[in-house]
Amino acid sequence: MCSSWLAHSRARPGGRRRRRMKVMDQLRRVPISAMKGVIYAAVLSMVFAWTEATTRPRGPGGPMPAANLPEDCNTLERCCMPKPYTGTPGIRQFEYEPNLPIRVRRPAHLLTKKEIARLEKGYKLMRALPDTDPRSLLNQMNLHCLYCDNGLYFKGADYPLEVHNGWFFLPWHRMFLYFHERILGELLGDDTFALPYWNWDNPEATEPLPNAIPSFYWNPNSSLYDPNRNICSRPPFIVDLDSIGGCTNKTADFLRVQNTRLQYTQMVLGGDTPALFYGMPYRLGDFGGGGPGTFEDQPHGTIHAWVGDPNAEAPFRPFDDMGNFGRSAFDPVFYAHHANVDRLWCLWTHLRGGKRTYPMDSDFVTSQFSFYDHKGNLVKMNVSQTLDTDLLRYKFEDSPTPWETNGVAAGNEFNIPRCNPASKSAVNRLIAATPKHSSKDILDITPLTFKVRRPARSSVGTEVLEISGLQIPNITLQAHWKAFLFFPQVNFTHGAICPEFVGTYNFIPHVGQAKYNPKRVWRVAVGPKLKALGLDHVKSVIVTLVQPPGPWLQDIKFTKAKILYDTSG
Ligand SMILES: [Cu+2]
Repeated sequence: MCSSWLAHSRARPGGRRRRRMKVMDQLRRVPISAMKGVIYAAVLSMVFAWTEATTRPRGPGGPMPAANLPEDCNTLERCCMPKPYTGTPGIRQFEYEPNLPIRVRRPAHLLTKKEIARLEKGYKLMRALPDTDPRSLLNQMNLHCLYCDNGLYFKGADYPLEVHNGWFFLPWHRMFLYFHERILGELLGDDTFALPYWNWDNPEATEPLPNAIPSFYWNPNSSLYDPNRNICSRPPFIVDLDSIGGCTNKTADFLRVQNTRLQYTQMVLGGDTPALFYGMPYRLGDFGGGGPGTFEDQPHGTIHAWVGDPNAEAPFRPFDDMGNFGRSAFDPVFYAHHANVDRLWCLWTHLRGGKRTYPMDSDFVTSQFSFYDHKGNLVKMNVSQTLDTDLLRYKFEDSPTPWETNGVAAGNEFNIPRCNPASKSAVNRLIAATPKHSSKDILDITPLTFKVRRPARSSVGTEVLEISGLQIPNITLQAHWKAFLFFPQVNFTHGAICPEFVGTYNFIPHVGQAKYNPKRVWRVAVGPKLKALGLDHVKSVIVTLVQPPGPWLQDIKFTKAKILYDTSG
């Protein structure tokens, strides 16, 4: 499944010789099994640069080194790993285990009684491990927290490590799930054990509902239960992929259509290059959280907010557990959610259009992260070692993916009626009447509409809107907007169901990073959407940004809005 990404990557020769040599050198040190390793080396040697935002604070650069988890920890968030370390001395380099059976990750709603019992037993055993064991559920939560909330500082780096909001989001979570799954298998004495995936992208309306959290996660006597959840994330409610948390009055039928169209925008039209899908580059010492990929932002992030309890009371924070980076991995649903994220990453590499490969940059593929293996020993894994699930010995059972064609028959993806239909002359009048963006503009409760001129057409790359110099006044609060094309009269209740919807900005506060507030960048693909809207002929694009009402509202400013071609790959 994921392994065939090689056939889909269309890497071009060229790039920087120094980087290429560095990649080859790193690969020589990484044990990769037989022929596939040779193919990796050939493909990874075709390294080329991509455009990077310049407004973010930058560090010394280079790949992320493997952290010494018990030692390299700042206690501000109390997410440190147990000390003293009691495992085998040193950090071993991860190696594939070709003799393991293939683990099959199945849709959670279709698990058999026996499989549910096995899952419950695994988490019961994991919860029962002592706090001194890095494999306990509490320490699994802490490990996730450690990597994203002011836990790890590298020497010479001013900012804490952050595995979210950038290009490490997907591979880091694949590693995390890999070891989590192996730990559960070890506790169960069953190396065929596989995590289930919560099939939230599947809108089928038949019972059991794939896009509701399965009922066995709601039994208060089960090890799969978490009391800190949104009451509206309980069946029969189905997931709202366009949520800012809490309950909704959208009907199930509306949600099914909305979710499918949102998935289509985020996975198919809006994120068809590595930079758009994986997120912004992030090198040693950079300020983390420079820019998430389209899919990390929404639906991944919005599901976290939707499952978390908006009314969680002290000592918890609002949206605990799932809606808070520090506590989310304490809820067993986290792992089923991320198993689906992992599955959708695999599927993305097979979609049509764009350049659907991973970032071929040596700092990406040679970065390393440390974990505890199924025996509780420290192990470091390279990002390059996550790119083939066959080598990691797991796969996913198939499920329907109607979002691939926008929920309609293939070939009709662009035929969804517009929420704001307009004649050619009305579009021209709108362009003439709309001002360009000014750095004095403020996005507040009133939607902000501005015009951006398109550059000369390029035959390579994807046409992207970039908003830079972005300032969020209070980063201890969420910041959120939805963006629409050629729809100035839109309001926030017009969601992803409208074809004019082009993407979301979704900033989740990081307590540990609250003392830093650099200017940020947000990008979204607009070229494919303009084609879908039948507006590919226009010389300027009309963009409208809308914030949700309520406590999330902030006065957001940015210095520049421009359109460019993303040639990342
Ligand atoms: Cu995470």
